[in-house]
Amino acid sequence: MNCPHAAAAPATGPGTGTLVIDPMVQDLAGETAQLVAGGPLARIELLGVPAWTITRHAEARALLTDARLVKDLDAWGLWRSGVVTRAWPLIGMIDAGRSMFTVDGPAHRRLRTKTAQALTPRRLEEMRPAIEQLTDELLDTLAERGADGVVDLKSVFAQPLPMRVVGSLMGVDRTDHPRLEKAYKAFFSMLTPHEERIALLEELDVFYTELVREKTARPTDDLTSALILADEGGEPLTEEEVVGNLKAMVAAGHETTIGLIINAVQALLTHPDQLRKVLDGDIPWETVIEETLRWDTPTTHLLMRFATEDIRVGDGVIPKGDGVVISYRAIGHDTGQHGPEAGEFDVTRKTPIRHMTFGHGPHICPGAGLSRVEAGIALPALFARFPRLRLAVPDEEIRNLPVMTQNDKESFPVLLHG
Ligand code: STR
Repeated sequence: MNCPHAAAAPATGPGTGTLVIDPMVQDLAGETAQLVAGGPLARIELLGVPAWTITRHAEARALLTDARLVKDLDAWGLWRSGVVTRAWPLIGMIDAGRSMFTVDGPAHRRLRTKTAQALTPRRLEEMRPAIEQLTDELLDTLAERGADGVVDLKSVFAQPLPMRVVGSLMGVDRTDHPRLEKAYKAFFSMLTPHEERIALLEELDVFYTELVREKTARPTDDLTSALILADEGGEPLTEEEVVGNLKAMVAAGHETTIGLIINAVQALLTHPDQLRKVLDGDIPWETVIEETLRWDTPTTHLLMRFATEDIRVGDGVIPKGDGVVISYRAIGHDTGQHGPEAGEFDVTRKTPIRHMTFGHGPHICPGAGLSRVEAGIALPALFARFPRLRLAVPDEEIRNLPVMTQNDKESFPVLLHG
C-alpha cells in the first residue's frame, strides 16, 4: 500500500528506534525479545503506520483502566487526517462495527451485559457436557485421519472445536462453520489481497445480518437471541449492535482458542519432562493452561486504542491522537512481573502465574472462562486418548502464518501413536 505518512510523526519516546512489526511473522521470538529489551513504551510501525506499544505488565495494567485511552477511531489523528484509510490492511481489526469491542463507557456496559451474563461460571458449567461431547467427536475424527500417519492437529481438532463451541453458543449452524473458518483465515492473513478482505467482511456482515433477522423472527435459546431480546433498561440493542457483538464473539471465540490449544500442545511436546509431570498428575492442567497463556499468548498485539490527551508512560509520552497497541506476548515475558525466568515455559515455576493475557479493565475478555473450560477439556482428553502424541516435524519447522496480531500457526503436524 501507499504509506506517505511513514515518517510523519517524530519520535517523542525515550528510545528513538522504531520496531517494524513483520507482517510475515518470521521471527516471533526475536520480535518479543526486542520488545522486552526496550522500555515499557515502544514505537512500532504497522504496515507503514506508526503507533506505540506497551510492553510491560504494570504499565499496560494502568493504561487499560485509563479513560484517556479510547477505542473510538475518530480519536485517531492519522484517521482524522485521512492518512490512514480503509485501504490499510489492518483496518478490520479496529473498524469492526459497533459492538462491545469498539465502544467505551456506559454505552459499552450496555453492549456487554448480556454476553457477560451468558458466560458466568454457572453457565459455563452447564456447557461442559456439550463441550466434552464435541471434543470426543473431534478426537474420533482425528483418530481416523491420523490412523496411518501424519495428521494436522490444528485443522482437524484445534480449529473446529472452538468454532463449534462458539457456534452453538451464538446459534450459528454447523453447516456454516467451514465457510466461516475459511473466511477468518483469509481475514487475518496479510497475504490476502486487501480488496478480497474488504469483500469478505461485507459478505460476513450480510451473513450475520441474515442470521440476526432469522433469530429476530424465531428466537431460540442461544446468546444471539438473548442479545436481540435484551431490554437493557428500555434501550434494546439495535440490529447493528447485535450483529457487531455476534461477529466479535465468533471471531474472538474461535481464533484465540485455536492458539491456546495448539500453543499448549506445542509447549508440552517440546518440554517432555514437564509433560511427564502433567500426565503423572503432579501438575494440574490448569497450570499448563495458565503458563501457556502467559508464555505463548494467542494474541500477540492487540490493536488499538487512541490517546485523547498526552499520556506519560515511564519517561515517554504518547501524544494526543496517537494509536496505542498492547503487546501481550511481550507483557507475558516481562521479568518485572514474572521473574528472571519469564522467557522460559515452566509449569513448575515458583513465581505465581499472574498474567494479563485476557486484558484488564472494562474490556477484559468476556470469554476468558469459556476458553479455559474448552482448553481444560480438550487438552487432557487429547493426551488421554493419544498419550504417545508427538510432533511429526522438528519444532523449528512449525511456522507462523502471516498474521500480525495473532500467534497463529500454519499447521501442526503430529503423529498420534508415537
Ligand atoms: C475480527 C473482525 C470482526 O468482524 C470483529 C472483530 C471484533 C473482535 C476482535 C476480532 C475482530 C479480532 C480478534 C480479536 C477480537 C476480540 C478479541 C480477539 C481482537 C476485529 C483477540 O485477539 C484478543
